[in-house]
Amino acid sequence: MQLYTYWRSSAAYRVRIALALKRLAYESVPRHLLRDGGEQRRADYLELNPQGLIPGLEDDGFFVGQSLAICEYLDETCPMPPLLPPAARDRATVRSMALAIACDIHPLNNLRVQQYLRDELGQGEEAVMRWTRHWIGRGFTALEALVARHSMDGRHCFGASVTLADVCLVPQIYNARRAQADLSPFRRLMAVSAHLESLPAFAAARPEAQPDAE
Ligand SMILES: N[C@@H](CCC(=O)N[C@@H](CS)C(=O)NCC(=O)O)C(=O)O
Repeated sequence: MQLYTYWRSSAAYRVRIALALKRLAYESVPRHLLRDGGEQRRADYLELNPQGLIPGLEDDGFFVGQSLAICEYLDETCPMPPLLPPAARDRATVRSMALAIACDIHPLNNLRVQQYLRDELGQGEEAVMRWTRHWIGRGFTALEALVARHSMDGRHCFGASVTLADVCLVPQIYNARRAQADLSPFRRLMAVSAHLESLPAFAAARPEAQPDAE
């Protein structure tokens, strides 16, 4: 398998965690998001992924984009350890937490959105950072309440084992730290993240451990 990745991409970070949890070997194919206008927008990559976004996974001639679709593909083709719990209602809850990050926080802070704010709407660095921190704060406030409701041990977003929600949380915390967001109101999220970051699979997937890290 080949993973199109960028060390700082938090969406790719999710997939790297899932691959590491499942102990799946893969080749990293880095696409630098800033070099030459963004290697994710090069014609050869657009042919694979017309969205021009990282990550993308290639598995024996099959290509799929979108980190959560990739994680669920890996979960279905390599079920152990599972990223989703067995009961339908629990699966729905875990997905709702993962999507709260992947659909409602991350896209608002994505590179192309920040570039549009700067380049097209003329916003300065401080305004872009305010925007980023605002949406992280709104999203994490809701997530903190969801974790209070659904974590059984204070070390996982849901129940007492790693799920897709955890796979999304740690990379979003990484983004929040990069944006210097105030994380002090999110005691539960920080406790969950501290535990997860101590696990070998999460450590192997972290940006600084990637071959293309700068
Ligand atoms: N919903 C997508 C988001 C992918 C995404 O936005 N990736 C970012 C990196 S984290 C990217 O490729 N940005 C490039 C750009 O904005 O041009 C997913 O979960 O895979």
